[in-house]
Amino acid sequence: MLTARCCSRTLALRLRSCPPLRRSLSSVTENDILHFSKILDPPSIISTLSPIHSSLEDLHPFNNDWMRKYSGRATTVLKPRTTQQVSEILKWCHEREIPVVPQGGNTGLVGGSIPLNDEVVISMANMNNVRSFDPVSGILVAEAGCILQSLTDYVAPHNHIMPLDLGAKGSCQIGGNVSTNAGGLRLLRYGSLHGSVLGVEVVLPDGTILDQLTTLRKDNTGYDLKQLFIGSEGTLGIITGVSILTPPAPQASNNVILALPHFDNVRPLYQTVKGQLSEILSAFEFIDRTAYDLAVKHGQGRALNEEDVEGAECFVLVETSGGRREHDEEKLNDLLETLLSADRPLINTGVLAQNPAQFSSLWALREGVTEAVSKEGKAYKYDISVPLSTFKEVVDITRNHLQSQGLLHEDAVSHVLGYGHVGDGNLHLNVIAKAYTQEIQDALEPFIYELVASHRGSISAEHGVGSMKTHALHYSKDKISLELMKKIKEMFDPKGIMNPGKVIA
Ligand code: FAD
Ligand code: 2HG
Ligand code: ZN
Repeated sequence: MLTARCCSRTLALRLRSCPPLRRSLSSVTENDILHFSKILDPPSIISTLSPIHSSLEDLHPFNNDWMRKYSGRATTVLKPRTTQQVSEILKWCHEREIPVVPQGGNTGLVGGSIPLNDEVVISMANMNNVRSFDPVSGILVAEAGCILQSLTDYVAPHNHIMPLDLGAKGSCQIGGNVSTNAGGLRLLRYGSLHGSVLGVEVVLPDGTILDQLTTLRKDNTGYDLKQLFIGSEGTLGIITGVSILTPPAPQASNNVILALPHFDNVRPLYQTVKGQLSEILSAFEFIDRTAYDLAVKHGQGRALNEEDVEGAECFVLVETSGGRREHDEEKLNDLLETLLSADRPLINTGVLAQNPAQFSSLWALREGVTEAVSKEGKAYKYDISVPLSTFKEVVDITRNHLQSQGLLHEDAVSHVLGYGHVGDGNLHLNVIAKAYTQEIQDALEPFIYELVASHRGSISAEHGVGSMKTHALHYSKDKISLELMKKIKEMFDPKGIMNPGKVIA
């Protein structure tokens, strides 16, 4: 890599909001399993009930989340292969008032895909076919269970890319991405899924199939119903198909990691980088020093040279994607020169990737933070929108608050760190503890939500509400908005069978 230098006790179950009181919803019985056996082939039903008799171990991956923070008690997992099967399952569950939890790759970070009680899990893993791809328009129509990475691989030979990219790409599904309105590392360039999703096919709670799988770029015929399902976290229906606009692959991409002596330099740096790179800027990602050190400690990407990181308070990863390599490299080199030759440089060093392996390694330092955090301990995660100028302050205030509560020591909280998507104003505030405990939970909430509200921010910039934040929605939504959300939920799902206790308690 090219370095440019300038002179200068565990209470996991109690941690989520209290499970809602269920309005006389039913549990699955052996009779239901017999009915599901008429819809699905035997391998598509996992159940501890007769006549299937799966083991609890078989259910474990569906009842536990990626962070081991949330756990459910589902006895039955159904894995439909077709939209018609999803429809027949939901029709039955609706009649019998059996609650269901749609599950994609189960990489969500807010407990949305895990049952709160013994709801039936409907896993979308078997609906993993691409239905069509038009290499001219770039419009891809895929079943909801397609894994994001496999779609990236599918469109790559046609010189297209998916409009989103995230660290969980090897496991998360496009249906889960749309249901969470996932953001990720390309939002700065390609915008949110509210823009790139052209249509959805959804099975409503009573089994009705809503076919909005249009491939039209423009359609102004009244209410845009698909938008309701983007980010609704499986509370209004099950997405079975997605039509999405994939952009042409950039001809050239490059990246550089910039080491900054002070956090205060991030804002002016962003302004300079935007101004100089303009149309080729495709990512501007932030990691603080703690995040960097953890990424390195846990083998995410290759550590930068000691002298490159010395004195750095934080790091910014800048990616360029454009049409011509020489042109982009020239712009990136000019940028580095400007930054390093300034009277009061905003950066200490810039480490520029020289080849694809180094490009991936620099990205791993940023993308791998979540993985590194999970290796270090139990993570409390807050994905918030706050003004960029307050990113460091929010992390520091949280750390000081935990210290004042006597919780900042190796048997309680070991690290408080910040990283995220500068271009989107999205800070990932992570608190790493030895174990999930009620004491830490009570110290963090509502403290953090009040802090976010004081900045008129959002308590969820990209991961969603799930079961984690249902009780805190009012920090980001006013009463009228909440009332309208409840009415929408009741209209789609009057019996409340669809992912109960998520988003709206
Ligand atoms: P799941 O976790 O299975 O489900 C998430 C929610 O969607 C649940 O409420 C579930 O009920 C619902 N759901 C799933 N499929 C369907 C469906 N077909 N129909 C209806 N509802 C459905 N998120 C970001 O936004 N940006 C990131 O950069 C990012 N990086 C991550 C990195 C790592 C390492 C990890 C572990 C997670 C990351 N996430 C990120 C969070 C997570 O990956 C995303 O929320 C992702 O979109 C979830 O997809 P999934 O298929 O795993 O959904
Ligand atoms: C990211 O941007 C993801 O890396 C995950 O959204 C953030 O783990 C987290 O808190
Ligand atoms: Zn993120």
